[in-house]
Parts: sequence; structure tokens; C-alpha cells
Amino acid sequence: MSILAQVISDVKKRDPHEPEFHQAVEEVFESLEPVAKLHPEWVDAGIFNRIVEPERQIIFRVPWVDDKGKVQVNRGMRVQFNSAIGPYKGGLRFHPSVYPGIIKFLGFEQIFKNSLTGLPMGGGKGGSDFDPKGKSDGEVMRFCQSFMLELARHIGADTDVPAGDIGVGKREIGYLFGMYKKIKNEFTGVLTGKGLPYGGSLVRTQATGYGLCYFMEEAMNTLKNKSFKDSTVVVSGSGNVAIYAAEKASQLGGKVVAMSDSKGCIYDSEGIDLETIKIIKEVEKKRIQEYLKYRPKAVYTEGSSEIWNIKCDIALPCATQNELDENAAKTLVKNGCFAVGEGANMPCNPKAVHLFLKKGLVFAPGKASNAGGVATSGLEMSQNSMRYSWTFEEVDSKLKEIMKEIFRNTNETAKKYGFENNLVAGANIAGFVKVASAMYSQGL
Ligand code: NDP
Ligand code: 2IT
Repeated sequence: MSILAQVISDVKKRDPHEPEFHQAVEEVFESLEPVAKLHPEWVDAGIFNRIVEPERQIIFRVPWVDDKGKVQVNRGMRVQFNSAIGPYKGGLRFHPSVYPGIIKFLGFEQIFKNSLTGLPMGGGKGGSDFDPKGKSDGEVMRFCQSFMLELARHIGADTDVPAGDIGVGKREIGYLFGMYKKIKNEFTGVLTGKGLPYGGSLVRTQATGYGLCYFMEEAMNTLKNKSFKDSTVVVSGSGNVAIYAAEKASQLGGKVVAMSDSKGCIYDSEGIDLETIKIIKEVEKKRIQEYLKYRPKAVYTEGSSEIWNIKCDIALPCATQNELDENAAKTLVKNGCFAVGEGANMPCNPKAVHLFLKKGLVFAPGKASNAGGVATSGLEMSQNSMRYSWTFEEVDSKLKEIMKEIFRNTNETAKKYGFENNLVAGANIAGFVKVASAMYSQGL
């Protein structure tokens, strides 16, 4: 058995009930055979065995009191996966589906994504099975305070810097930051995605979605001589990443005709009215179906995966893991889609990814194409350390440069290792090599 197959088998044996984590490890290791051949010293130093085991995993009780005075208990966790190239960095997810397998898959992906940004950030992720949906602001605040009461002892501006992810936006980051400051009596950039008045960075809100479109524009241009201009675009999800991906895709001349949430999707042949989506999702926090009240000519279909049946040139999955399967991929290809860019983490399942690569679509893996969020978090950390803030234009232009450089590095690395046009392999190898080399230099 090859060393890589051995490691995958060990991972499955050690934690048999974490399918998402297995999937993330297999997907990265699929690309690493030539790296293992080229670097026998990394094999001997156990780099491949070590990189799949988190440096530290913290699981803790989060008790809080709901509006009726009843005690509720959730589970909180933080996986500090790899600190070879910088402090642990990665978001917090609050969603009922959260368990260690999800947080480990996300933390593992984060190692390579953060490496690709070129900024000094290690990989980490955390979260809770708490569901912010339907909770009052007071309940969310009490939950966040209790969560931070434990998390505070494990994080710090030079140790581990969490941010948002599904279910964690400005409101949650605000409550978490407030509690950290109370506990430690210090004002430091311990979280990113903060509000602008207290150390947040301009563009962080838009960064993942904008970054995805900057990456795709560069990739489509270089690989296929195409662009967003006059293309029909479908964006799944209607959260932070989806909204700003749709905004930038439209600014670049694309027509976004469909978006979704976990219950269903809307199709608007005239182009989605994003201001309406922002009101429904960011302000009212309601279902996307509400869109019909504002735009009666739009069509709503129950079931989030229905969105992949809508004809498009460019598909941007921006909701959640494994939301796009092989059947959906076949439909997209049949309908003439020529580019797929992952805004979410691991939204396309392995069979879908293989089909896109086989059919020659421009396929951008999340760890490269959605890295704009964490990259801008890195820029927020820099501004916090300098006690300074850059203008919107300054941050946006740095983000654009970073995304272009991630594409260049990914594409060149793919070529160098014999995987021409395969950005999946390029991103995996480029992200891995930097971290592996740092781990090797630092010894056991
Ligand atoms: P949000 O919580 O803002 O939005 C999530 C969106 O996805 C909502 O529209 C939600 O619908 C939908 N969704 C969630 N679960 C499902 C599901 N099971 N099926 C279908 N739709 C679902 O999260 P973000 O926009 O921040 O995150 C979206 C994705 O992007 C995640 O994969 C995240 O890890 C990734 N990501 C986020 C970054 C960031 O900076 N925020 C950076 C890089 C990646 P509903 O409202 O019905 O729940
Ligand atoms: O998946 C991700 O990259 C994020 N949720 C953003 C992480 C961050 O630290 O900004």
C-alpha cells in the first residue's frame, strides 16, 4: 500500500464516523502522489501522517438560558489543526449539523486555503450545534457569551483568530468580541469580521463573494478566453458568500437568474433583484420564497438542489458542503455550463468534480476560489496590529491581487506537476507544499 493510501486508511480507522473529514482528506491526497515521490524526506519525517491529525481539539459544554428562562445546553468546539505557517485561523459555524467531522473537514481545508493566500495563517475551525434561526437577539447574545467564556482561554491574536462561517455573521462576532474583551480586559484583533467601528476591515463582508468572482474572471479568461460579461449565472445559497458573489458577478456584466436557500430556489428571468434578497435575508432573516411577494413574475421551486436544473453558463455553489452531486453536474454540463466556481467549502461531491474535470469545464476548488474571505481576514489582522485602517479601494485592490496570484500559483503548479488545467490538483499541491516544508523545517 502506498504511504498516502495507508494514511487515508488510518484516518478512517481512527475516526470511522466522520465521512466529511474522510472526503476532504481523500480529495487532497488524490493529488499528492507526485509530491510524495519528489520528497521522500517528507515521507520519512511523517509529514503525511501528521498533517491529518489536528494539533489540538477542544470540545466544551455551552449552557445558556432561553427567553422562557429555561436552561439550554449546546456543544462547542474548536479544532486547532495546523500552526506551521502562522496562528490558527478560520471561522466558527453555528448550525444544527455541526459535529467534529464537519469542523475537522473545514479545519483541514483551511490549512491549504490559508497557505494559498500567501499570508501567515495556520488552519483552524470551530463552531457549535446551536441554531441561531428563530432565536431572539438576547438568546443569541447569551449563547455567544457562554461560548466565549470557554473559548477565550484557547484563542488570542497571536494564537488562534476565529471569524464567521455559516450562522455566524456581524451580530455573533460582535457579541463574541464583547465577551472576550470583558474576560481578558484587552482590545486586540482576536476575531475577524468585526464591525467597522471596533476594528473591522472594509471589504471583509463582501470579500468571499467578490474574491470568488475575481478568481473566476481570471481563470475563465486565461483558460477559455471567456468572462462574466453577458453570461447567465446561477448562485446557490443566499447568505454572506452568495449575496456578494451575485453582486460582483452582476458588476462584471453577468446576469444572475437564480438563488436559493435550504428550502428552495427562485428563478427570475429578468435577473435577480439583489436589494430585495438583501432585505429578505440580511434584514428580515426570512425564507427566499418571500421574493415572490416583491417580484411576482419570478418562479419558486421547493428543494434547494432544484437550482442546478436551471440553464446557465456559470454556476457558483455558495451554500454548503455536498450540495451539488453527480446528477446535478450532468445536468449542468448538458445545459452548456462552462465554468463552476466553489464559493462554499466542498459544495461539489467527488463524482461531480471528476465529471467537471473530465468534460473540460473551468472548475475552481473552494480552497482556492473562496480564499478571499480569509485573505481579507488576514488583512484585517494586519490593520489591527498596525492600529490603522485602509480604505475600501485599498483593501479591494489587495484582495484582487491576492485572488489573481492564487489563480496564477494554482495554474502554474498544476502544469509543473503534470496536471495541466486541473486547478484541483494545482491548489492541493501548492497549498500543501508550503505547509509541509514549514513542518519539515520545524522538526517534530
Ligand atoms: P450564511 O450562514 O451567511 O449562509 C448560508 C446559506 O447557505 C444560506 O442561504 C443557507 O440557507 C444556505 N444553506 C445552509 N445550509 C444549507 C443546506 N443544507 N442546503 C442548502 N442550503 C443551505 O453562510 P456563508 O455564506 O458565510 O457560508 C456559505 C458557505 O461558504 C459555507 O460553505 C462556508 O463554509 C463557506 N465560506 C464562507 C466564508 C465566509 O467568509 N463567510 C469564507 C469561505 C467559505 P438557509 O438560510 O435556509 O439556512
Ligand atoms: O471558510 C472560510 O474560509 C471562512 N469561513 C472564513 C475564515 C476566516 O477566518 O475569515
